Amino acid sequence: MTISAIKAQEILASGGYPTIEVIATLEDGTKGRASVPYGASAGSHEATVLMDGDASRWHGKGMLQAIANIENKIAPAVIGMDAYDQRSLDEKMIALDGTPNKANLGGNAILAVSIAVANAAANSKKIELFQHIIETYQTGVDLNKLPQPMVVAIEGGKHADETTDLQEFCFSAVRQNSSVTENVRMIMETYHQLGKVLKENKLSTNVGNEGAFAPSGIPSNEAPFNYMLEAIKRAGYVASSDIAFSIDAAASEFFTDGKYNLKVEKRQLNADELIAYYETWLAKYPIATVEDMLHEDDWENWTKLRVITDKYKVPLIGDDLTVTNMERLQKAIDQKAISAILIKLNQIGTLTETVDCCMLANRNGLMTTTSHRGGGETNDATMVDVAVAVGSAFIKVGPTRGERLAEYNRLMEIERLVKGGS
Ligand code: 2PG
Ligand code: MG
Repeated sequence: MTISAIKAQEILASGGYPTIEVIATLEDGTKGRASVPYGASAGSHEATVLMDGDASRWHGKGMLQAIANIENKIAPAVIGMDAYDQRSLDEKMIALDGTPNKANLGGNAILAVSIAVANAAANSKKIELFQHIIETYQTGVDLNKLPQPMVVAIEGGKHADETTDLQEFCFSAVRQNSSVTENVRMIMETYHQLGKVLKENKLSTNVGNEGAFAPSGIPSNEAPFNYMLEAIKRAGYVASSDIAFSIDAAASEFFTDGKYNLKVEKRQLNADELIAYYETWLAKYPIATVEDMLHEDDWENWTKLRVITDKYKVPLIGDDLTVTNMERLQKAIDQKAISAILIKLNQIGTLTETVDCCMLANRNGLMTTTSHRGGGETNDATMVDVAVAVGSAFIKVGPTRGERLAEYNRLMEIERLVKGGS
């Protein structure tokens, strides 16, 4: 089933700046559409998001150059290729780019084509995208176990102003063998209770980039745990057996001059002091996962932290550390720096490399969590199909705003499809 046309255009992403949308057409006339997100606290080892840099348009954040690369360089090279052979398509684009971080054509340009073609291929086979991914890569996933919601509840760091130094405090569904749809309800009910708890504590319930509460003036980085515990209780659920906390420090963002600078607490800590602080939380609160608790190149201290998180049996997730990149993942496995990995398609820039990275994690017993992006997200929910196809334990997505809800709604739709409902 050959690719017959590739069209690209600028569309708006959640931050109010452009991103790329691609429509791929196959020889039977079937179309597939995709749009790509980008991060606010992006890791420095991620694939390049190629922006125009022309200050007279979108403050330099236009994507016309990436679009020209799609139409003038990628399209001529991939038209006529077999859309069902996703691996060859992605390898062709990687070779055409020729750089390790897709700086030439743009990771955004390459990924948009990669997932538009995957969507077109699934449409032409008249199967769901997750089924197409399972078939294409033989992932061997057990569809009885779908990814569970990890819902950002309080956000700070680069995603909001004047709030916690840590970027995300999430509610994660940890009930065994439970329905995704029921767990989404459980967590959203709890989220609404959290709004009341924040108000009672004279904190604002305005939301940040990812649609989660972003209370400015919060007293410490630890305070969210207590508000969230209270919300779980009021919602009638049990902390630790129903809902546990997932935190993403995004620590590269508060690492300056060799120190971790906790502005909210007016303290600058070295890695050992920060790890000791984290350990008090691990001992005190029901924590399901922790992510990017240290700087993206602080390898040695990640290995130290992993000893502690193992002691508490809490998965330590690499995100900016590993950037969905098999080489960095392999290094992290070799150095025992992590015990789980966050997956974002646009960190690496093709569907094939994303799935390969997940399979490497699976083979090594590392849990995967597939994630939305903070900077510019779209209504494209491809990442949910990927999460299902590779057997991710969680999807991490914010609780409100259309581009986030598209992802939970797709997850619940997949649950109905898998259970034979609709
Ligand atoms: C993260 C993400 C998503 P961003 O760090 O995990 O929550 O943020 O997309 O801004 O990198
Ligand atoms: Mg992160």
